[in-house]
Amino acid sequence: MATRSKSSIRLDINQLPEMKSKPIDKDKLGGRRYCFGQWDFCLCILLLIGVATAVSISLGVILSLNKNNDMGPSTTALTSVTTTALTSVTTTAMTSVTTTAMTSVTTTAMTSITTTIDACSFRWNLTGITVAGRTGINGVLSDQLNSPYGIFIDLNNDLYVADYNNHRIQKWLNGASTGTTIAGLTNGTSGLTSNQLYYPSAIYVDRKNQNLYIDDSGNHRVQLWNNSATSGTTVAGITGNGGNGSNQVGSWLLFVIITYNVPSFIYGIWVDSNENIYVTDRDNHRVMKWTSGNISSGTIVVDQRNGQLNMTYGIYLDEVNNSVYISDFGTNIIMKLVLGASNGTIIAGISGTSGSNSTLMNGPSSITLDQYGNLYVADSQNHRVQMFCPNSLSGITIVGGSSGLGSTQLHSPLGLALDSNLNLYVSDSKNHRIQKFMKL
Ligand SMILES: *[C@@H]1O[C@H](CO)[C@@H](O)[C@H](O)[C@H]1NC(C)=O
Ligand SMILES: *[C@@H]1O[C@H](CO)[C@@H](O)[C@H](O)[C@H]1NC(C)=O
Ligand SMILES: *[C@@H]1O[C@H](CO)[C@@H](O)[C@H](O)[C@H]1NC(C)=O
Ligand SMILES: *[C@@H]1O[C@H](CO)[C@@H](O)[C@H](O)[C@H]1NC(C)=O
Ligand SMILES: *[C@@H]1O[C@H](CO)[C@@H](O)[C@H](O)[C@H]1NC(C)=O
Ligand SMILES: *[C@@H]1O[C@H](CO)[C@@H](O)[C@H](O)[C@H]1NC(C)=O
Ligand SMILES: *[C@@H]1O[C@H](CO)[C@@H](O)[C@H](O)[C@H]1NC(C)=O
Ligand SMILES: *[C@@H]1O[C@H](CO)[C@@H](O)[C@H](O)[C@H]1NC(C)=O
Ligand SMILES: CC(=O)N[C@H]1CO[C@H](CO)[C@@H](O)[C@@H]1O
Repeated sequence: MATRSKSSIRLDINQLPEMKSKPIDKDKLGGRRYCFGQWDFCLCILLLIGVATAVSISLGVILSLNKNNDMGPSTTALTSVTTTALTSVTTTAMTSVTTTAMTSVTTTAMTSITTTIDACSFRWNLTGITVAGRTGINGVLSDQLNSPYGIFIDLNNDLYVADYNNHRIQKWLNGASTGTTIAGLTNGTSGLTSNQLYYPSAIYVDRKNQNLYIDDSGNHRVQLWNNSATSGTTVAGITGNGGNGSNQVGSWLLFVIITYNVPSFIYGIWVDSNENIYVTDRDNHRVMKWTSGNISSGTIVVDQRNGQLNMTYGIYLDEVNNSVYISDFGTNIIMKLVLGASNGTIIAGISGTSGSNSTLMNGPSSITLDQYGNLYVADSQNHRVQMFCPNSLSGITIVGGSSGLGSTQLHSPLGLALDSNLNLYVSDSKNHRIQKFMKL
């Protein structure tokens, strides 16, 4: 036992002089040793030190507690701030969640109201903004055009122009002040090689690949220029050989050359989602369909049956409803035809009658439709754009109406297109510019 204590405490009592000099007889204490034996003395000291320490700590704690109690107001303030902050955060979060939920409900309700809005009441600012070309000045510079014909707006709202008398296709990025030649020669030279064009009249950019299809009218062919390609390939017609055969597009008609002072050509083009090509073969008074990849011959969609058509010009294909809309320049009508049917329905104009009242047109050229079924017609010789609401034979003049160079005027509009916001672009052909009319 003693051995264990010695080794565990490591204190040699014999080295403590006072304990040595004053030995205490353990027997005097009746066999019980408290603070008088050598070991017990030591433990007693330690116990006293422990008690003293405990008292000190207790005092310290009491003092410090007193100190804290002296800072009572601060503690209260902190607690109050924290509580307020938390309450405020919680409240904000809950308010925000509630607001979002309510907004989303409101939006849904408003959207469903919007779809029932009368699209027939759509109107456009009558003052046009020139977005390509210089008013009344033709030229071959990058900010100029020379008799623009067909136009196209792609999914990015970039503008493509068939720059007819410059024998090139210009692309104007949305908002740009100059255009870039993406097909044909930049310097406006015509030709029949694969990198040249000759009086390009209409264009279509397919949605899937952004490839460019061109009515290369003067060459009696349709050219495909792949996206960013430097030359094209012929996908319909025979270069330099127009005629009324099923393998041909366009022909030379002397009366058109004399009457309109232009060669006799093809004017409208549409490419469906399977890359089949539809061409309004104006001077053959017909619409042809060329199956994708098959250049050997096309099939007739509609022709000059019963004299109904004379100079087919614009085209719009409604794939969902399997129907095609065609403008006919010579008879002054718009026809709707279900694909495969032999007869179409006149949906605007009076066949064989030209005029400028609301039912009549004079030389309808390019056409388009919006998603609400409104039909838009570039009424070229009335220098205006007419809108026909679904099932209405009465047109509304939405822009133009008199011939001139002013910003509310047009001169022989031959192309039109709508962007994703239904802003209207018009190819103002004889003013050598493209006008943009903002939807109100
Ligand atoms: C139409 O456009 C012109 C020119 O940009 C502008 O001054 C005018 O305020 C517009 N009118 C409306 C009704 O938006
Ligand atoms: C137009 O550009 C083509 C190709 O760069 C060139 O061969 C031709 O000589 C140019 N024509 C004129 C009139 O500058
Ligand atoms: C043109 O593009 C189509 C589809 O994007 C592709 O199948 C064809 O090979 C391309 N032709 C050339 C000559 O690049
Ligand atoms: C096709 O053109 C030829 C002359 O090139 C003419 O004799 C023929 O009648 C025309 N066919 C039709 C259907 O117009
Ligand atoms: C090409 O199209 C024509 C007209 O539809 C058709 O008669 C001919 O069989 C087609 N050729 C091929 C190789 O598919
Ligand atoms: C087609 O229209 C032109 C120009 O208006 C006219 O001279 C010609 O006689 C018309 N042809 C037919 C067959 O109606
Ligand atoms: C197509 O129209 C013509 C002229 O209006 C008519 O004689 C003919 O019967 C019509 N054909 C059909 C299938 O409706
Ligand atoms: C427009 O003129 C034609 C031909 O005279 C007539 O049949 C039609 O009723 C007129 N339209 C309006 C709205 O006056
Ligand atoms: C213009 C037109 O006929 N539009 C119709 C096309 O098909 C859809 C779906 O059947 C109809 O809702 C449109 O009215």
